Amino acid sequence: MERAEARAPDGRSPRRAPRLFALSLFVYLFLYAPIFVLAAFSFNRGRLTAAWEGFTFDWYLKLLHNAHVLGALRNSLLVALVTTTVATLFGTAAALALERARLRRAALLDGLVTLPMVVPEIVLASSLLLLFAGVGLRLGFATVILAHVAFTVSYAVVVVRARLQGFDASLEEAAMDLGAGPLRTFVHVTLPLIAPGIVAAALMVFALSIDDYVVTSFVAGVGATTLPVQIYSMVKSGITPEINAVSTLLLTATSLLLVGAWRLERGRGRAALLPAGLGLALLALPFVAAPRASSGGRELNVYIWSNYIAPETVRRFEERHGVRVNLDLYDTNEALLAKVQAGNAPYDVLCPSSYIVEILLAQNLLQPLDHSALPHLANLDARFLDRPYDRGNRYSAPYVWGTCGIGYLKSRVGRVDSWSALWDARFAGRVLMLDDARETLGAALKRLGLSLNTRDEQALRRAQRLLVEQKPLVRTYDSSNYHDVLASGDVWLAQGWNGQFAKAMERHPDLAYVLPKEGASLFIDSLVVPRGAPHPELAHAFIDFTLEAETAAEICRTTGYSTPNRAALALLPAALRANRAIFPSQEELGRLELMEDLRDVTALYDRLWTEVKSRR
Ligand code: N2P
Repeated sequence: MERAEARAPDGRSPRRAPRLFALSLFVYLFLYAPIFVLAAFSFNRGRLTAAWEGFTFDWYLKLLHNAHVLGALRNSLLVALVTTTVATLFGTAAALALERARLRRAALLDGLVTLPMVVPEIVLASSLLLLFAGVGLRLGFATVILAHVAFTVSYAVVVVRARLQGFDASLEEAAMDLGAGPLRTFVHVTLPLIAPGIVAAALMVFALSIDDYVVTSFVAGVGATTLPVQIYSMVKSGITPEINAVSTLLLTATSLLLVGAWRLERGRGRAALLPAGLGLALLALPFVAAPRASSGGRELNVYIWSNYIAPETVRRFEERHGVRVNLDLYDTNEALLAKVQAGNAPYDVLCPSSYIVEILLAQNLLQPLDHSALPHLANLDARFLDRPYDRGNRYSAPYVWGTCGIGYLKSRVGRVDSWSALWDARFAGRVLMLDDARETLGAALKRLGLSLNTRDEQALRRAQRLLVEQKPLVRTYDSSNYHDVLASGDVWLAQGWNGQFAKAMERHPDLAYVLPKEGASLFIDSLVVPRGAPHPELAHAFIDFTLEAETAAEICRTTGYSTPNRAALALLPAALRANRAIFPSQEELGRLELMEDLRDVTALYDRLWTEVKSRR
């Protein structure tokens, strides 16, 4: 040690210094460049993230009016604060116990404390979900906080223990010798000495909690959406500078708090005041600025496909009923099914496709609809009522219908009329497929001239081989954003559901949509109320609201998906009614096939599809 120090001024280190300096500069640049870029682009006028179009504060102003982002930030802060308090308290107590008490099996206990730090997060997440479902705990704030405490407390123990290990026990003995009792000694000697460790632990827990995505996405119910979960769902419909703005704010606030804590640790209490105060003020912003719907506490939890309802439709319902609607989004029927089967997500309204209605019914997961509360059912076209999957519509009210075909860029690929275009080697790397077992295998089956409800294993394996063969051409599998990816020109052909293509076509005249000549899938998606829904009356009010002619027309106009509502048709602009991407011709309708529940064969579809995706 001494030798090393003595060597320092001998002329070797100054020569090395510039190189070392450059190296460290590079490392820091590597670490911080993404953050600088993010902060810079939060002031970018353009909506696209990649090109600079001039300076603006607009995204920050927009943020102040975005109830969803601010609400999520509020939730994140609440969760992080409670988690920090609880985990730091428990962690400190456990650290003291492990360090001080002469415990039997100390080594085992040591190991057990650190285990949650090394267990893969996804394992922790699913086991927590299972546990909560097992004990019948509703997903919400409580489950998020419990989960966060569970995975952060180990970190708190480790950090506080590190401080305790360098602790001079004679100080405590001296206090006791001078007559202080154990409590007094703890408060006046031990606590002040380990305080920096406790603060460090608290900061660590706070940081871990506030940025957790994986665990939270498993155990958060509706209404407990945290910022990372919200950002992820926004990313699905394109990153906006608003996200950059909220991240920059969060970053600035936490950095200020860190500077405060650092100064405090060095005994510069006064100098800590300004940064800590500013940091806290920034964090308080969402609590004062957040626009809240005057809901009087009444809420409705709707779990629906992404791109399936416009904010203005939701807002009208909120205003009319003085409630707050929590929207949670999914992109596959299977995701919906998994969430509902887990049994503890407090949803009031779901929007499954017809074949999923069959499954939910078979498993007794839906409650009957009270038709007397749904007077606007009368608006529906009889063609969509009384279908085999739900005779008499006792459980489901059709919401929208549509098709799955191919969207493409005319200037790039010319005219398309067959599924085989998605297998054309000329378009290698320019093809997008849905991330959906039934739809992808369905397209391959159609290409083979087979039914997309095929139950025959040999036929299904042939379809699987086609998808494997196609894989090198596929740029990405995506069920949420496919229309945007196509419109951006990143891909030239995309399998997808019609509505989103129809909307994109309004802005991009080069885009076209086709129902291939071999046939395609038809879907009817309905609103249903799951068993155990916390607000069944409001759920009925919502369903009936969507059945009103004006609302149904608005949904059709804003989403591009077709309406089963006869009364709404009259309210639609003529151009929209003539749009074949939205309302197919008789001849095209004749080529469509409705997906059915395949019972035990479903598992085979899922397995074959998983194999396709995991193939390299
Ligand atoms: C909306 C997806 C359409 C639903 N993003 C297909 N059933």
